[in-house]
Amino acid sequence: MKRLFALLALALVLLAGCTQYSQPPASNGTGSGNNSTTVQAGTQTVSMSGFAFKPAALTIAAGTTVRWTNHDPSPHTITSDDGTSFSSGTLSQGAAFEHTFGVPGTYAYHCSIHPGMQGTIIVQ
Ligand SMILES: [Cu+2]
Repeated sequence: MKRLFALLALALVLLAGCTQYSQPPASNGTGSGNNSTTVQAGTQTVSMSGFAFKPAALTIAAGTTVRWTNHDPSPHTITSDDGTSFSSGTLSQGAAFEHTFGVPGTYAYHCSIHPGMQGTIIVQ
């Protein structure tokens, strides 16, 4: 039992030594206007609400996953304008779709049910 306690104490010391947090990178401040968001990596979200993609333009680093969630009572789709890059199928309220963008480029997309709903993902 004494040995177990010693191991626990050692584990706590090791954990305490790992609590040094690295600072997140500062924003480079090169935002390109309203309704546009620039982010670095990981998973980013776009919401569909009020028959619009928010944000309509999203700039991400290559390798980032974008997750769209439909908050409208009406169904929507996320369909790439080129017809091949990505297509969510019909998303009912509360449903989500994810796509990982590995290749830099500009990806325009729309809702196939409501063509006026348009968005762009810019992959750097
Ligand atoms: Cu729609």
